[in-house]
Amino acid sequence: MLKLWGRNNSSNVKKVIWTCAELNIPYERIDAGMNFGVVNTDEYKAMNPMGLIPVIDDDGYVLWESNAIMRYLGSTHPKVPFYPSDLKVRGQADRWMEWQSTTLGPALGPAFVQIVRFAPEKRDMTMIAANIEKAAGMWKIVDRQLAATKWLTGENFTMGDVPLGILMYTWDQLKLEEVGLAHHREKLPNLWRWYDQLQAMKNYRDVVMIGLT
Ligand SMILES: N[C@@H](CCC(=O)N[C@@H](CS)C(=O)NCC(=O)O)C(=O)O
Repeated sequence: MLKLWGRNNSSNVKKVIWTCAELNIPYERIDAGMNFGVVNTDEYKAMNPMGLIPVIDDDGYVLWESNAIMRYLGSTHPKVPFYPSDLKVRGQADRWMEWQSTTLGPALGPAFVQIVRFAPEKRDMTMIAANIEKAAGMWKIVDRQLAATKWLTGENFTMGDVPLGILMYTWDQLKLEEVGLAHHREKLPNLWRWYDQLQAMKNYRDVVMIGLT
């Protein structure tokens, strides 16, 4: 059976758990990361030299990097439309996945960590304000896409909605009021309509909406 290492509240682990749920892939999950440790052991580093989660082991085949894992599972358990067979749609799904990892994630991530996990006096408010403002501008780009299409890649929910869907929950739940930045969380109509669509999905509620920690 597929093995997955990673705590279930990690945004990158959620990508894999949600993908397994969409593709009906049975798996065994081993808690790892943060309080669970494991990631700094020699055994774990032999699987992933970065010491990060998630990692999978599929019958001896080890893979790390959440987006690569999603694509691997999509190719080994192909299901349309989640893993699009139309290469142009798949390219768009890939684009949003990469954009989450390289662009929106790095803007939101450090602010998330400090707002959720740091005591107020330990927070770098200059960094937080700059990153939240940057992220707010990026959500406007997503909103513009969603003005044209129901889901990020068109009429159907695909793997391209997963990484940003996970961050959308973070964006909604982040206590921006506590840091005086709530005005950045505009109720962009298409973005919040897409968030409603996501919340109507059982897998989203079960996997993603589990609180921010
Ligand atoms: N680019 C990597 C990033 C992985 C990553 O940064 N994972 C975080 C959790 S979201 C982590 O391992 N943090 C350390 C920890 O939880 O101990 C991926 O997408 O898999």
